[in-house]
Amino acid sequence: MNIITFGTFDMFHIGHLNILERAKELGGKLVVGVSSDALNFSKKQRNPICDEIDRMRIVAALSCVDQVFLEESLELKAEYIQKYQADYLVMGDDWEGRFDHLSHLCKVVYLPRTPAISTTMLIEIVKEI
Ligand code: C2G
Repeated sequence: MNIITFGTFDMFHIGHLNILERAKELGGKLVVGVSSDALNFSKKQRNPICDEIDRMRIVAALSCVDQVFLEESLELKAEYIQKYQADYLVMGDDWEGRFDHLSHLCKVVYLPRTPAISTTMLIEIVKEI
């Protein structure tokens, strides 16, 4: 069975690890689409702190992750699901409902986000130090 998930994973933190480990626990090969720097910029109007090469290396080094690729566009999820023959698409529940239109291709699962941690929060804390 193949599981696919997506994310920026900038300033990698415990919320990122939790969702990847829980995705892997569904059982099977875990493939992770890491958002490109350009995709991140188009979504957030700022560059990520860590560039796409480093973010991909960090995610690929995790024992729960079997394969990584660069996610170039939010609109290509259907293509990626088919390319990697995903049986499950896993996302955090901040994306609840956003990918339901893909449920004819694979099972779409939203897992609860880890509370009280985010890249944005880390940036704000570091700014104040
Ligand atoms: N996440 C989480 N708990 C947190 C923070 C993040 O479970 N406290 C999850 C998010 O729900 C997401 C994954 O970790 O499923 C990656 O989060 P981000 O790096 O913030 O990714 P995002 O910018 O949401 O990009 O195509 C979708 C996008 O690439 C997702």
